Amino acid sequence: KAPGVFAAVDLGASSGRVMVAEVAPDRLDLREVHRFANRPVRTAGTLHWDVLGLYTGVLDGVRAAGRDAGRLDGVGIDSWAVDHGLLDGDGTLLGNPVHYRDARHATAVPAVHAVVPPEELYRVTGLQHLPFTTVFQLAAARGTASFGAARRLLLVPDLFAHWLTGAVSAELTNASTTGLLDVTTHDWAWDLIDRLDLPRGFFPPIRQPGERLGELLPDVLAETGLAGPVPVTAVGSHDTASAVVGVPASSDRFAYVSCGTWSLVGVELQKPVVTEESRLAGFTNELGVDGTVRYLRNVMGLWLLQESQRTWAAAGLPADLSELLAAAARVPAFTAVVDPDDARFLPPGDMPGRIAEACAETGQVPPQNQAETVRCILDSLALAYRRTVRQAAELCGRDVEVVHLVGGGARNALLCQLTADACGLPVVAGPVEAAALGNALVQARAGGVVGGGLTELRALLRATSEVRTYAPSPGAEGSWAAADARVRG
Ligand code: LFR
Repeated sequence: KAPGVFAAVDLGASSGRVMVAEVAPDRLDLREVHRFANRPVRTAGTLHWDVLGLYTGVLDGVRAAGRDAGRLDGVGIDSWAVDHGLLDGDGTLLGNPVHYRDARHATAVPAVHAVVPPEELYRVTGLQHLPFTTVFQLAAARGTASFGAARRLLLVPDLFAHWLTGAVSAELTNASTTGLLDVTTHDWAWDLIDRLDLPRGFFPPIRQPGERLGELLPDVLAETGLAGPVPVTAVGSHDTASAVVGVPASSDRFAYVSCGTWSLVGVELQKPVVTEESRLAGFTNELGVDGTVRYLRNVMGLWLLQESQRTWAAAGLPADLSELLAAAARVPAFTAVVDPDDARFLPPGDMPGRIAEACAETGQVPPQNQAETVRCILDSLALAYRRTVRQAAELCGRDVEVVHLVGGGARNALLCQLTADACGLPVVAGPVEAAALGNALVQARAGGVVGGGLTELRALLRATSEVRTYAPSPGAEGSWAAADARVRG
């Protein structure tokens, strides 16, 4: 039987990629056919996504995928979560979606909590508190002209699926990041929506990963040179949900670090954990593919490094990643460590400066050069992974025997080894393109090319992807425990 050919569109905070996946029961080939930068734009003080530029990248990528493969059996889209476009009654997008790193969102947190206390928000939605969750974004947008004119809300992947097919929908895994979805019923949390005085009409019907959303519209076929029909399938449209599908685990005793701009660190569960203890520890229950729960915490991730590189490049300093990592590997461990989740690191801007400031405040000698700054970031991330993996295991009563590190960070050998040492567990690094693979596998299953549950999909991944295992260095525990005590103060 001929393999299925699928285009996986994976949009990250710093770049978008379109991959072609050829999938058969014993075969999974992935190749990148298009990559484009995702550069946020600040206008009049507000940080936006250049959503039409991104959509152009999606169209270019779908065209390239069709050319590369000769035909397409489907298209699936995943992206970062939370952010959305508002559409008016004619279906016209009301302005560029606001970036989750915009400072405006956090201003609305007290107003939301005054109506629904944080304890109750957690019980209903299961989400960790992040100041940029959609529920706060909407409260911050209230009173603006575009909010007044809005009739629909579409999350970023749903917005692109809408432009590609005309479908109006909210894919479940991404809807679960809005703070407005009930983690138990998997429906919109209508009671919260009413109490927060949000128009019910904003929220489209929920679609499950694997559901067919529609087919590429005639103008899209013309634009991309494809012959129809080409179905568009809902995948785990939250990139982290697709990345967790793309974890090549062989049992359920694994933790994952989905490591890109963010590091999403946690475990996969069948049921949410919404205890007060879990809320206070900052754990989230986002929904995954096949009814799973992604029980995890957001760790600030490679953003700390990416934003440092951007700061250095702007100042004319060397910012090449492999050179910085090689230099960091030569710096002694734990020159200084910070808590990567410190809220001061969230917005764009001078990252090395903020890291130095945090070190000084905790009585440490701040990093003295670029290499020490990079080392501080990597040590601090590995420490945060250690804390989070252990806490997740404890809070949900799951034994963890291995840490799967997927996403771009899997290329970073130093970070992978530090993670193994910090966690005291083997780290299986790769695949780098876990999100695109998870995206393609869900499409392939919906198209009848492969069968089974996550276990079977992961078996195919294990048979076909390249991974590298890092064993924890013997005798490392003491120094990591000491560093952990230092960062906690
Ligand atoms: C990762 C991610 C995280 C989400 C953050 C903001 O790309 O999707 O899961 O918390 O971006 O949307």
